[in-house]
Amino acid sequence: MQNQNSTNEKIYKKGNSLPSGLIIRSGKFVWTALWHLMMSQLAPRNKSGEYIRPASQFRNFISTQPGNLYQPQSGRYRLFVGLGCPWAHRTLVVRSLKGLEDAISVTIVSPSPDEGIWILNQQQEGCRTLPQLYNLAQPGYKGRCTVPVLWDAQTKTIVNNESSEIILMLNSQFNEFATNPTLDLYPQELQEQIDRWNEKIYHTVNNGVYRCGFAQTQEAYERACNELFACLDEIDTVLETNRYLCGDKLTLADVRLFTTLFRFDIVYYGLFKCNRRRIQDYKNLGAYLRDFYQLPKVADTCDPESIKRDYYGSLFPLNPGGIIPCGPDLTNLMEPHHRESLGNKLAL
Ligand SMILES: N[C@@H](CCC(=O)N[C@@H](CS)C(=O)NCC(=O)O)C(=O)O
Repeated sequence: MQNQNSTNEKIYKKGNSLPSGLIIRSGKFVWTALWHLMMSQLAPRNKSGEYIRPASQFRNFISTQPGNLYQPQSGRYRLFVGLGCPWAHRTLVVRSLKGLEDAISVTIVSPSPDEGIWILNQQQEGCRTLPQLYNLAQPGYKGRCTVPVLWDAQTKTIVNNESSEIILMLNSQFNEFATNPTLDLYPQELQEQIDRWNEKIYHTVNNGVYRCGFAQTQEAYERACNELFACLDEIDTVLETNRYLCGDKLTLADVRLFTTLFRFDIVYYGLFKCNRRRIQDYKNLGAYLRDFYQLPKVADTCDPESIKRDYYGSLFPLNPGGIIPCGPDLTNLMEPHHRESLGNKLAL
């Protein structure tokens, strides 16, 4: 008994003593210097420490225009996507909503935390990694090797690696092969309104969460965080009377918002410090997220475990311990949303 007590006392004393001031100061110095170095490679910034996303490099279009190299065809194109990535997720959602599963194939990629690159789950075109695929498309390619990638198996090249453009093509150029060709997510009469939402939401929400998480000064973080929540508050007000962003028709603006909202409580709230409020605590945004999630086939495109693994496991400078949180509880996603009465002109 006495022995046990003295062991406990030793452990208590050991656990109670802080590291010396010298260790704290040098640890802080080394860690901060390394953090700045890694962040400058991971997240390019401007003078005020604000994250600047590099522009996508492959910007060709698939269309039936005579003379265009990339004609719509079934079985010719392939999407490369990471399940954690919100930009790639947009393309999976539109592929599912339009019913293009048979026409456009998918290869999943997973991050290699040590190499900082995407690895193909199955080899394609003799490539094991995404940088190899980019190099096949453009030998000597030096830019970022990002997902999504829209690949053309015929010319062995990347048609496009910009999600906002890929979803436009999936929406309008493959109707011949789609099981749901009448669904138009970018109808002429709403294009101006959709573009306005896209512009605002890209800067403050889609990229806004990254501007919070990758900010390298307090001011840059606060600016991004204020803009993010101001926009979410505005959207919440609009969704009081609108089923979707542009009224009673689901559009590409909703798809682009959805993939960020889906990740919000899971990773952005904690890892990116977007913690003023959770989406599920907003009266309308929470129900809107559930409404979208419960659309046919959408839940199959969502993989919360990959999202947590990719963000917490791969963004080393933000989570050096590599611990992946257990929560949050996502059972609420299948609860009733009660938004049916706001109308629905969805051709699903
Ligand atoms: N503008 C691109 C952004 C895509 C993007 O940043 N993808 C990330 C994953 S979420 C990526 O692949 N990053 C790898 C890298 O930057 O090296 C789009 O919307 O398609």
